Amino acid sequence: MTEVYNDQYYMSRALKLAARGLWTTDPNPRVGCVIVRDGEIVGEGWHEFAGEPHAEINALQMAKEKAQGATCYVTLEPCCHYGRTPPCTDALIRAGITRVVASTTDPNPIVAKKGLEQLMKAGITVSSGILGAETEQLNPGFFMRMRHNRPYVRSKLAMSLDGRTAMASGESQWITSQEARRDVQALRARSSAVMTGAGTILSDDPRLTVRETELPPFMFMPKRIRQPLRVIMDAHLSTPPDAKVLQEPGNTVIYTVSLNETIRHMLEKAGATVVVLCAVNGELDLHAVCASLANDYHVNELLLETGSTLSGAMLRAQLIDEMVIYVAPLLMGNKARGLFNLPQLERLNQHIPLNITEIRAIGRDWRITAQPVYG
Ligand code: AOF
Ligand code: ZN
Repeated sequence: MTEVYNDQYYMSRALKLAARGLWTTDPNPRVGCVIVRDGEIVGEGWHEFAGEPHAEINALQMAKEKAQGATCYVTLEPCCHYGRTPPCTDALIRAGITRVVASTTDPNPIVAKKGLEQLMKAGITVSSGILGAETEQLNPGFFMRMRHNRPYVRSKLAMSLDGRTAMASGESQWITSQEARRDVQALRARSSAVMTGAGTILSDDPRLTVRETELPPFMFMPKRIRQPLRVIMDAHLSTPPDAKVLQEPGNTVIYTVSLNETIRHMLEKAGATVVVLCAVNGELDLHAVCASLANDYHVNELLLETGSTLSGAMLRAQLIDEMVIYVAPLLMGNKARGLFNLPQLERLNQHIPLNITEIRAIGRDWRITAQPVYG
């Protein structure tokens, strides 16, 4: 019994360490590790940047010879492959670790339980499944991409108390306060990519970047800021080559079904990568775009920041996993637009139910986090 209690205690410490990598580990998962010998924490580590040492390696480095005979608590099954870095299993065996407790197995097919098997073969006692839900919650995108070949999609929305998001003219910027906009910077910082539609590029000309000076305080400020990939859904290639997104640091990919080579070359010259997909009824196939983002760009968490047309289409395609809705204390009236364009909903029994998972105040606004329940 005490062992179970201790295992939970050390694993929750490992989870706290893992969370330090919230803004940086992409496309890798956020992973933390604690090494314990005789009831004393002798090593702690977490994964910070892809290409840099994994959590276990950092913890072993701190523990040094004290790792001999110790237990390793790690939030993800140790890897057994040569990726950007050598296998963690070898390092744990070499260091003389005698017990490994993993929060979850690694959903990455090149690891998937093979890491734990290798440790077992080396005579190490292994177990997994402690605080597994918490580990998955910290890495929704990594688990989604590995299991379902698509990113975890988070839709960021801002609305008035009467549920309106933009005036009929499309005018929509600055509904929410500065605090809410800072909070959105944190959403961008944790995302692999930020997606918008060509309509939003034309009406708002957003930058879609993370600005270090505008980020809210974070428990562990990273040594460098990573820019999420910017993704523009532009079926007919109407993005202007002088759009702000194309001038900013970081990369922009434009998905289109247009075969117009002249415009494509102009956009490529302006720095964009243009991906031409097969049209479905003259439009982009949203599922194909999500599969491409997972496979070709390793996108774990995708932040959708766009108007009601694309948001509505993504919702109808059942591709939105989470909504983060900022509610501003104002009324916008009858002429303003709703959050999602959902013309097929005519009767109350066709409604899309939501599970609200959190409500909190952000400055003078309210932030509601909800998950759609698809029938
Ligand atoms: C671990 N500990 O801290 C992390 C792991 O290219 P690499 O070498 O960085 O390997 C990336 C893969 O390793 C990643 O897809 C996931 O399966 C695993 N991540 N494993 O043992 C860690 N971040
Ligand atoms: Zn590893």
